Amino acid sequence: MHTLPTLSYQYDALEPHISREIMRLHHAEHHNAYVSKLNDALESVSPQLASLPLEQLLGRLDEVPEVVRLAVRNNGGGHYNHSLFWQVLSPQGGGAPSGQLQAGLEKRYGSFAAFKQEFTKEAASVFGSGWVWLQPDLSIIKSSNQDNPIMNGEAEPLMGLDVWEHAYYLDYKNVRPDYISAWWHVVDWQFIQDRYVR
Ligand code: MN3
Repeated sequence: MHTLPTLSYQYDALEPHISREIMRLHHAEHHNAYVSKLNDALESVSPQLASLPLEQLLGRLDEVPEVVRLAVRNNGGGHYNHSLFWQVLSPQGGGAPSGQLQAGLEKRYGSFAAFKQEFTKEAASVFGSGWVWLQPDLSIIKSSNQDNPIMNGEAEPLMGLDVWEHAYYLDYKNVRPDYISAWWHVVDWQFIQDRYVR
């Protein structure tokens, strides 16, 4: 049984960058629906699959019976992606990374500002619904729908940005770049650094 994770902050804690109403809908409705649909799909075919850790399940989608494979991909991806997304955010976020992550980003992109610009450009250019990811090798990957790098045999991402309209429409209407600019103010670099050096 997969379960909806509890947030380590209140729904209104990320205001004014992300509103209480978006956080509530996004967590209690959207994410919750991914979890229950994932459980329904897995329990209908296999208790073994239902007991696999999520990241293992998403790396072995070819072993999931075809009748539920798309449901597991979409809802399992939705569960994994949002579980990471909440942890990437913090009311004390913003600023810039330090230590090894700072050094790594500067080496690869020239500066933190240049990295931010590149990640922002990639996030703005996701067509339709999807995500943009920062990988442990500090590459940036885009994916559609609720797909993520694990499904393609890649490493678990350090961080991900949800660019589905449900993540920002109530606050920013159709202006995704405004949402992305605001999002940088609540990124928890300490959490991401800890994933980078672990
Ligand atoms: Mn979402």
